[in-house]
Amino acid sequence: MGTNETSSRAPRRALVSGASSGIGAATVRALCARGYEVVAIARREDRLASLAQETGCTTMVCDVTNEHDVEAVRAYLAKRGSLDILVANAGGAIGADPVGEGDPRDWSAMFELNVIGTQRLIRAMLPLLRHGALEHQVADIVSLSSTAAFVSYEGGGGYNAAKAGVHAMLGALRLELAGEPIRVVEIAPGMVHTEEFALNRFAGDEAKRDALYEGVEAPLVADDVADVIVYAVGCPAHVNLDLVQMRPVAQAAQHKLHRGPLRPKL
Ligand code: 8X3
Repeated sequence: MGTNETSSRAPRRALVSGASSGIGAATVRALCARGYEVVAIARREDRLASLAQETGCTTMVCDVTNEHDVEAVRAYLAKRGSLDILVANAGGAIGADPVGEGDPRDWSAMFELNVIGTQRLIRAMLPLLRHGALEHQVADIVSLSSTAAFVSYEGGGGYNAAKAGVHAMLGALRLELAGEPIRVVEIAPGMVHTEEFALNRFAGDEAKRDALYEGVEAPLVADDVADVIVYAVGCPAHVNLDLVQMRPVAQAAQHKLHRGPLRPKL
């Protein structure tokens, strides 16, 4: 039996972090459109307010690097029952400096956000997810890593290490949850053209952002990743997509990005 919105039971309830833009916001839209009940969390209240107006999701301001914020979300959810799906999406790259020159504060911030923020969410929500699994057969922890977790590249050291940390953590978690009906799904996207990812990486430098995507035919967009997340949580309860690596066709590998039109070699 499927676990998604087609179930005759009450809609499954999802918590999505990093919901104010990009993949997080797209995931909130996609889940709401398919009848899931969604609580969207992020730091920026104004963006959450527009998302709520557009989709009907519930929102809470939450910085996943702040223990009190995460505890407030847990308490809010606990008062209203269980949780079925956690989409731990908050993350990103800060800086693009070589290892020998990078600012350790940027590295700490990346680890706090990507690794520890994800662990903090999982730790807080796991008891609620266990109740969700009891109610709806299965619960889901979906976490966003990156193809950067698997292949290093110049200037990516801090981000490579942080996302590799997310991947390693999810592997341990999947083993620890063996025997429970809780899926641990890692989505590892390659190049996704979002409003903010590259801007954060390049400290707001729009020229560098534009150069990154220059000439790339159809990079992934946030909706592509959201579609995969929706697919993963809608799979039959016994099916776990452990790891989904996804890239635009133009990006054969981290260092093999084709700029220009894609054409068959005839
Ligand atoms: C981002 C993917 O290709 O910029 O998660 O490293 S990439």
